[in-house]
Amino acid sequence: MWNAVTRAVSPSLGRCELSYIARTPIDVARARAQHRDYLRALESAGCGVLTLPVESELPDSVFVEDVAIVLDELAVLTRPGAPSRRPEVASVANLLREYRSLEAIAAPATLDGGDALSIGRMLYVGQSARSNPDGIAQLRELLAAHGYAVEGVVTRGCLHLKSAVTALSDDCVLLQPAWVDRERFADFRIIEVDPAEAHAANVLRIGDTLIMPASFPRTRRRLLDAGFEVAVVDVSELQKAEGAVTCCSLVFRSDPGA
Ligand code: CIR
Repeated sequence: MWNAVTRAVSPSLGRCELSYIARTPIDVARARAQHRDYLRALESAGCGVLTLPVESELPDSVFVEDVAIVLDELAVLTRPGAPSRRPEVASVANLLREYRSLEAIAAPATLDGGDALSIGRMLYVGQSARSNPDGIAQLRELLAAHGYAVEGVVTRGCLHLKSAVTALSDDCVLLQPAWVDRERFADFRIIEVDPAEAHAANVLRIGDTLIMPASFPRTRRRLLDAGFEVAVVDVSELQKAEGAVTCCSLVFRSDPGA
């Protein structure tokens, strides 16, 4: 029912882009092992996992989420805000064209997939350091024809919109109030991250399954108490590269017409 595009961890992960966290040494072998566990969690959630070849010279290439937005009707290739990440797009495009028709964000616009939060027919898109107003406008234009609305949302103090808020279901979001205005999500039931776990808002939703990092037990408790089932994966080495669980896959329906 689901496919997940992924890419193995690059040996150069230690040279990744960093914006809001300090650089600390990354154990690439451990990152690889954690990534393999993540792939197993995707399989357990019902995904057919598609794995792209490793890119030795592209440090952030494991974070495939940022280079495309995949919807039932089409996929939009992004133009990542960090120039070092733009060479990641072509290989993902070559795989995605087997599953979706492709559109693309064009220069000078920039857009990172991590800024695109899709809930139903609505896409909330972070106005972040990575995604500029032109990128959001181009996405709005491309998706209007397919019945999607696109709304920009200001973020502060975090890399992407999905660092600050993700969907737990079609009517409930998990949110970090320091990084995004609660009021923008007033139509949803809002669960806030535990104050001791600043980075906990990034949860991967695959149908009714939720996956989150093992390092946020207090926030996970909040989700369990609210009736959600949540699997955990240890992604501590990927977190040192400012990544988490949504960023390591592009999940899409394998049967979009069904
Ligand atoms: C970057 O700064 O682009 C990477 N080091 C981390 C990207 C994480 N992507 C995501 O959460 N969507």
